[in-house]
Order: sequence, then structure tokens, then C-alpha cells
Amino acid sequence: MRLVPDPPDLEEWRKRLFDVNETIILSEEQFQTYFPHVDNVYSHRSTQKYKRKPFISHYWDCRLKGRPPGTPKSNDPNKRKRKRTARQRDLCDVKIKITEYFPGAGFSSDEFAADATLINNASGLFTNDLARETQPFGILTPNPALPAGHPGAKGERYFTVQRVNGNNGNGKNDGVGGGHRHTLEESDRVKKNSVQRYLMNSVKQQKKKTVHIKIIMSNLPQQKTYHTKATGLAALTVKNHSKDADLKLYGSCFCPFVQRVWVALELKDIPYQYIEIDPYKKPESLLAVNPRGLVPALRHGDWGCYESTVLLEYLEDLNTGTPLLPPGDPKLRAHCRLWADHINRHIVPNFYRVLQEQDRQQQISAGQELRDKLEQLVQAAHPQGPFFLGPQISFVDVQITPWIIRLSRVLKPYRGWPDPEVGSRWAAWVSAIESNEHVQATTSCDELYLDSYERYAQNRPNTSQVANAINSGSGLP
Ligand SMILES: N[C@@H](CCC(=O)N[C@@H](CS)C(=O)NCC(=O)O)C(=O)O
Repeated sequence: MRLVPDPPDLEEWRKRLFDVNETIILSEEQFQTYFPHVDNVYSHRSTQKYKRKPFISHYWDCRLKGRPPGTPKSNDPNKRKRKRTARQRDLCDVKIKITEYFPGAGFSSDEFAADATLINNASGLFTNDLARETQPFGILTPNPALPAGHPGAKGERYFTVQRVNGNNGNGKNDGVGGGHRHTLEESDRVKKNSVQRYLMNSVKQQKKKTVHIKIIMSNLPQQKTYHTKATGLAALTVKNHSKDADLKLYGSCFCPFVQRVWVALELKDIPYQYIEIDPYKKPESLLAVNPRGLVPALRHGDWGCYESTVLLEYLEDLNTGTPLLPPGDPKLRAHCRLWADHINRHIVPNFYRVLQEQDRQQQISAGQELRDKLEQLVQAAHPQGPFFLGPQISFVDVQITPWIIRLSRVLKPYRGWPDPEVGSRWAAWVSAIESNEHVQATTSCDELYLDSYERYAQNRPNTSQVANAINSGSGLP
């Protein structure tokens, strides 16, 4: 049966199939569509099959006829008892017969039609569906043709519904009234039809599912995501640099590449406007400056550029404020660039590897690699420091700063990254970076980093272009 909740002319069809005042002929589609809307009115009593006939009849009683309970009461005290109230018996006498005609039962192909018409005319029989049931089914006596427009005229399955009680229905003139002794509403009150039951069930299922999902969701620890607003001292700096300026830094509060440029701007005391951007949403203002859609991006008047290392060099070339590369010393400048390259090539990717790797053993080996690369950097630094070139913060320090900040705020909580060994050269460097006022001015509260990097630590799919590059083993964007 099909379950069509609201087919055309439903009320009219329900009334016809309730009253059954005359034989109703239905196509298979009509029967399957409309009968499930009245099957609550009737209850199936018996089926009659015929040996050599192309149809089958089903007898249904009005449900309000009532009948003795089918199963005797159980004495088992553990058996779940259905709540039911006995219905009064014999409230209605209506019986219907539904006859299902098999495909081809009344087929009227052209070659058949002529014969069939002859038979019809000759005998005067077979002019209605009742008569058709008495037609023996066999090769020698083909079934009569059905008139054009009849649901079975082209050989399709079709159905008839007839009332078989009462003077109008059973033809016995036995004084039994024809129609129901109650209204259709009363039948509906007693039982819902199949379509209604199906709809109610699916609503129930849906509710169950929703509740189930809600329970699952509420049991799941809330997933953290990246922040879109700086906190702590960084929030103050954002506020102080919110006014329009010729030089605009498009940045994101959690982004280490942005922090490089941000620290340099602060160090050099260059006037700038900070514009917070969600780089995963890639607004037009960002794409206009960086078609790759990554932060940091810098707009200077009507010119724009991106890539943190390139931007650091650009700020250097502006020759304003404190220089970060030693002026007039090409060899030392090259030395700084070489170690900045080491940071970009080895330290940054290994930081993400340790964080994204889910396998404990792989975490340990990536961690070892990161340690080695940091160690090489420390070896290349000024022996006393505390910074890379000595007492003053400079280019290489600015390049490594954001990852130093994130070793203790991200890699430590997520991967157990150890604090620097007390008294070591590394400890002195980390401490100098942490206490630098310009670094502090661009650093948010610890929670912002912890939350923002949970995506990396869980290696959630499509966390970022950087995360994808690490997972696929390709170079960082
Ligand atoms: N190589 C770039 C990397 C910049 C970068 O990956 N920024 C991240 C935020 S930390 C970004 O914009 N991600 C956006 C994305 O993955 O679609 C640089 O040094 O500036």
C-alpha cells in the first residue's frame, strides 16, 4: 500500500469508501492511495481465492461489528498486559467485498475486443463487474473487453469495492439495513487509519531520534573553536589601533604568523590600524589584499602584500623605528635570514606535526625533531643573549616569538611539552621573549590559545590550510 498523506479529494473518497452505495471501481493506484485512508473503518475477515479466475476477493466487516477477542486471557503474571477496553459487539452489520483483478483480467487488445463484443452482445452477460466474476477463465472463453476509460481496459490490475450486506448490497432482501449504523467520525474515533498511524509513528520516531541526538550531544564535551576577538593585553592593543590608518594589518588574534608582523609594528612604533579578520571566512577586504586568503595581510595606502616573512622585510625596508636586521652588516643580516629560514622550514612545521599527530609514538618522534631543531637554533644564537643577537630583540627573535608563546600555552597542555630547563640558555631566551613589552602587547590570555588550537590537537578535518599541508606532507602555505 502507498501512504499518501493528502491525496486529492480525500474527503470525498473516504465518504464513498465508507458508504459503498454502489460498486466502486478503482485503478490500482487509486485503491492503494485511498484505501489506507479508510482501513480503520473495516477489519479484514476472510479472503476467497478462485481456482481458474483472474481475481481474488477479500471480505471485510465493519470494525464496529466487533468480535470476541482472538487470544484467550493469559494467566502468566509476568506477561505484559495490553490496556484494552472491550468494545460493544454487533454495533454495525456492514460487510464489503474488495475484489482484486489481476493484470490482464479484462484485457481488451484489438484482436480480443472483437470477439469479446460478440460474446457480450450474444449473451447479454458480462456487462458489469459482478457478471465478470461468473465468467470462467480459460483460453476458449476470453474475458470480455472492458469499456474504454475503465481502469483495467489496458490490462492493468484494478479493484472493485462492493457492499455485500443489506438490501442494497446482498440482494437477499432480508431486511437488514444497508449502510453503517454510525458515522465515519465514530469509526475514526475507534481506530486511526494506516496513514494516520504511519504519520504518528514517524513523528514519534523523529522525536525519539531528536531526543537521542540531544542526549548524545549533551554528553559530548563541547568542542572548542578559534577565537575571533583578542583578549588580555592584546585586546587593549587592538582597541588602541582601531582608528583608520594608512597602514592596515589584517590579522587574527590566534594566528602566530600575524603575531610576527604585529610585534614588529609595535617594536618599530609604526602607526597602524589593526583589523581583526576571520581567515576561514575570507572576507572581500582580505582577499583584496591577499588573494590566497591568509592572514597576515598588509595594506599600505593603495598597495597590499602578505606572507609574514616578506612583511617583516617590508617593514624593515621602511627604515622607520628600531631596525630588526643589523644595519650595514650584510653578513650578519644574511645570518639572521638563514636562521629565520630554519624557523620557517623546520621549527614551524614540526610544531604543527607534534600537535596534529594522533599516534603517541609519532608525537614523540615529531617532538624529538622539534627539540633538535630548537637546539640548533640555540646553538646559532649569541652565547649569553638573552636574545638571538645579544641583549636586543631582533629579526630572528620576532620570527620565533609566536611559537615560543605557544609552546607553553598550547604544546604543553596538549602534548606535555616540557618547560625550559632552569638556568639554560633556552630558559633565558624564553624568559626574555615572555617579558618583552611588545610581545606582551600582542599576546592574549592563555585560554584563547588553548581553545583556538583544540582543532589542531584533535586533528579535525579541514582545520586550516596549514593543518591540511601537515597532514598531506606538502609544504606549508
Ligand atoms: N605562510 C603564511 C602562513 C599564514 C597562515 O597560514 N595564516 C593562517 C592563520 S594562522 C590562515 O590565514 N589560515 C586560513 C586558512 O587556513 O584558510 C605566512 O607566513 O603569512
